[in-house]
Amino acid sequence: MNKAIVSDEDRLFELKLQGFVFERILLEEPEKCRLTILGSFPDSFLDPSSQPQPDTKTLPAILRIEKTAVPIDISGQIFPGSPGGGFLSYTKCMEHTDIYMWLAGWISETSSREKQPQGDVKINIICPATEVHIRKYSQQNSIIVRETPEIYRQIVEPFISDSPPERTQWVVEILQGLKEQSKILFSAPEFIILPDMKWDLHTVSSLYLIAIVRDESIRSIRDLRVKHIPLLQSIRRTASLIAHDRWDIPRGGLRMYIHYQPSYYHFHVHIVNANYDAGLGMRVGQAHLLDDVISLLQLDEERSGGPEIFERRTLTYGLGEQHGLYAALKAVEVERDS
Ligand code: M7G
Repeated sequence: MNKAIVSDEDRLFELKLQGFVFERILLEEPEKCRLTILGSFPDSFLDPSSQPQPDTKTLPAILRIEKTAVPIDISGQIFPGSPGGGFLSYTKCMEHTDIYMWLAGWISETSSREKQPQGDVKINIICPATEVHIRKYSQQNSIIVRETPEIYRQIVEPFISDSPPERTQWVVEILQGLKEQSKILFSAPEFIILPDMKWDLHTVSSLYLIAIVRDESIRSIRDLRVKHIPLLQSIRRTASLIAHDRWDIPRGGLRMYIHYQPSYYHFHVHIVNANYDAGLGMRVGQAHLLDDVISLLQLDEERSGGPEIFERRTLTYGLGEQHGLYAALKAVEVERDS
């Protein structure tokens, strides 16, 4: 192990990781070489200066570990109790927002930090993880639900309005200039573009950016109106320019989409290398191409008066049984069939 190149800061994160106590595997995705595990950290995890006390409290934590470039079987290498001490030789914190932190990790002595700056694995940490996070990352079955405008008004809209503001604290911190500022690629009064935390910042074939709109009144695709067409077109144009200028990605080289249901009800657009298979987040129903959304709004442009397209549309999507909307929407589906 080449300890000589480990800085104090990196050592700190190595130590922090060693404090992790494994509880159980939430999700195993061998085809993606990704593993999501649940455990806990001592509460000193959040405060680097404090020493762990014997009666220290623990905080629930989720670790999502995935390979970056090298083909490795991570599930075979992780052993309970010491994801930091066991299979990683060193780690480096790439960024952290309120409860989210992501690190690059190097496994072996043969791969060096200079040769592979993105690490052998990428580790996303959520600490303290809420019940919503634990449920989101748990293995689960899904059903397909048809959300009519009426169901939206009666069930989904109240659910969105009730979702606690802490859920999108990370967005507020970025928009207020408190976090991830050195990574911002574009900033305008309407929106910003920066790397998504899923991206390792190096591998262009898996390029993953996110455009976050500043207007917090747009919570999801349901709130989009004809007046937002210029905003969406501007995101599309700017993302293409950035990807071309910075990474030489040609015209047509990006897949841009919006999730419904999203995890975070503050409007954002996913911007991903067109050749990258971003897994379940691209599944039909949940991912709506930005181009299709713009086109639908444009078709609506000529109508005068009355509710707009996303107020009139039925949206059909898969919903996991751990989702907060599952029980209510499943009951509606059962009723509809009977
Ligand atoms: P989503 O469609 O609401 O949910 O997308 P999903 O996570 O189920 O796809 C939110 C997007 O924001 C995801 O692609 C996340 O990886 C990304 N993201 C989440 N957080 C907490 C952060 C963060 O703190 N920083 C950055 N840069 N991206 C984040």
